[in-house]
Amino acid sequence: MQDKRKKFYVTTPIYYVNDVPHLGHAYTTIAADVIARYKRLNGYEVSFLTGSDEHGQKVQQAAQELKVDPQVHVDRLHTRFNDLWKRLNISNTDFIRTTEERHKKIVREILQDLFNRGEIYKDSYEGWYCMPDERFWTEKDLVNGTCPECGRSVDKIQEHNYFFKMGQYGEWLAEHIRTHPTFIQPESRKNEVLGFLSKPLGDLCISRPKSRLSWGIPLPFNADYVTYVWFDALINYISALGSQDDVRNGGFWPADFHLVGKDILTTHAVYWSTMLKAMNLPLPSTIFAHGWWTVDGKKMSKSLRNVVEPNLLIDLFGVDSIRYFLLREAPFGQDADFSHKALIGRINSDLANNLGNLLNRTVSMIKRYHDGKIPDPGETTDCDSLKNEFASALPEIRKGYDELAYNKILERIWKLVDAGNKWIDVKAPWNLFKTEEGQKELAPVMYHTAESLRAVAVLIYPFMPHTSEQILIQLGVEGGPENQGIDSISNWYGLKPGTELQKGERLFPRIEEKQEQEIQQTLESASKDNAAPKTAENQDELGAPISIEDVMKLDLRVGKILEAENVKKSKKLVKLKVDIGLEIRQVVAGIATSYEPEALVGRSIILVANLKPAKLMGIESQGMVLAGSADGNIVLAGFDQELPTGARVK
Ligand code: ME8
Repeated sequence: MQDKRKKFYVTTPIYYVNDVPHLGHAYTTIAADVIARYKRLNGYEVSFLTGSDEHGQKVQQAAQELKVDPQVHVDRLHTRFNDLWKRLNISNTDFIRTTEERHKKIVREILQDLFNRGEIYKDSYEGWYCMPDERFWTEKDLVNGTCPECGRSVDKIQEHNYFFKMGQYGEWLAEHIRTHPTFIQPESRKNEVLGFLSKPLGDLCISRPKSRLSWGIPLPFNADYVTYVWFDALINYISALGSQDDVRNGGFWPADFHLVGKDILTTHAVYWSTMLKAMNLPLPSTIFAHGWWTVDGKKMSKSLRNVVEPNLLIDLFGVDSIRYFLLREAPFGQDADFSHKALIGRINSDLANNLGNLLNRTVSMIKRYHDGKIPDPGETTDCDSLKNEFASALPEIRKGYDELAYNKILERIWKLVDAGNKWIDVKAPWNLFKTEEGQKELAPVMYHTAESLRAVAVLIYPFMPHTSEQILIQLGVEGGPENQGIDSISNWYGLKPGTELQKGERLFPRIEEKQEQEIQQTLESASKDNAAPKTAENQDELGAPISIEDVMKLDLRVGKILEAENVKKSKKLVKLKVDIGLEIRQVVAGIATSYEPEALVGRSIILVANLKPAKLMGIESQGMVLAGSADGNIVLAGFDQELPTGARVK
């Protein structure tokens, strides 16, 4: 890292605009946000870039299916990422879209320049092409005649294309990696890239004929071709900074950290590095490939109905709990497994018990013993043990940030939380309060207690910005965490005696067992909801084909609603009594946002009658009501003529 220039540049991958943002995307972006905020605490000017990858086959196909222009399609979709970043409190300074003119202009300039300098050439090509992955493979790459990456079928293609002379840089790149030990991190991933480079590196096909794919940036030197989506996308890291001259002479390039998932390390470490070399630009300081989140041991996928939706997690647990959990649970470079149980466990132990305890005890005792004002520390040296705990943690925390060892940093900070709590236990202010002699020590003890809470608030700021701000507000500190700065930890004495404590939010209440059950039910019903392609946003992703036998398994019946009432504490759910001819069913339906209970009684509906019963918010539901939705409005499926109750629907 280049500390001298006091500028810092961190990036996330630009995410495929077609995907619905999930926990994995949130993970990389939160991790980038943490380092960005940490650098700001250290007084750096930070450029923090994220964005969306908007060209290519998948977008073209999805737009075709929806019969809309691809630009209209991506304009609609990209906001899902931006909206989530706002909710997750991401402090990105820019969001780049590859369909923006500022990006396309730089891509064209770079292509033309590389072409003029002989770094790009035209050749005929014969090979195997995986359409969904948009990648060429040679015969020997294929696994049982299918794509080695995704296992799907490949097409034999012969065509003229443009190639970037990547192969000539293979040895140079391996040498660069060997001589710059922190360039590819973690170490195990570095070795993977070196292994990849130990075989001869081929040239990279960087064009697609327009006849096959038109949704891309046309090559400036031959408009019959568009740019390969990866060659286009990788350039975002410099197109966002302005013209190439600005990149050469400006302040932010080279990037300090490109954060990527392990899935896209090769494209970054090999394609991007060699592209930069050909452009005569310096390489980023570090490309860090983090691990993969699975859910209950399985890959997240729509078909498994286990995609973890960050918006729902935020609603249920609050944003800072999620930010904390994701970076605390596993080392950043390693794979991790998500479960709500583990998340709740961390919230209860680390946040409610430890941090929440320090905060609540400190605030309530200052209110009780010092009239709600920060007391005077006096001249005592008694606080050295506590103060030194914090000062000595700082170098370890700094090192943790250099290595992006987020879980170690948090572990270290939580030792300080423990030290604060222990200080209170040992000093026992409640006893000091009882005697005249004790009273003399009470003010300094409480000052240093509050000061340790202030220091903790500053230290957790990168991970839990909202909590950090809230704690500082409660302590009467003005100007927010960045104003305090990281050095205030070792300088101590950051609180001004006499400052009045302020009222604040209740942070991290414990999640009790009963609540946990309710949360579990909400999650189960949400995962059922997520499985059906029902919102306007995911209509572009058609479900996998099923057979007629599968369809015939459904027992759909005409039902009549006899009773309807809203489910307490739920905005979405209505409890119904439905007559389906043979019997009366109790059904819980997620339609409360669009229907008043009174308007439902007497209506005919279509019910999935052979669905296994499930509990939603503790109430058994014996079937599922069919409905469609668009833009958040839910409309019950029905008929244009009355049918008898219990009639089958096919
Ligand atoms: O690859 N666990 O975009 P993408 C952890 N557009 N991280 C995960 C994850 C998981 N289960 N799933 C996804 C692309 N990610 C290209 C990038 S960059 C010039 C172009 C995160 O939408 C992780 O950061 O498929 C991974 O690298 C990224 O999402 C892939 O996002």
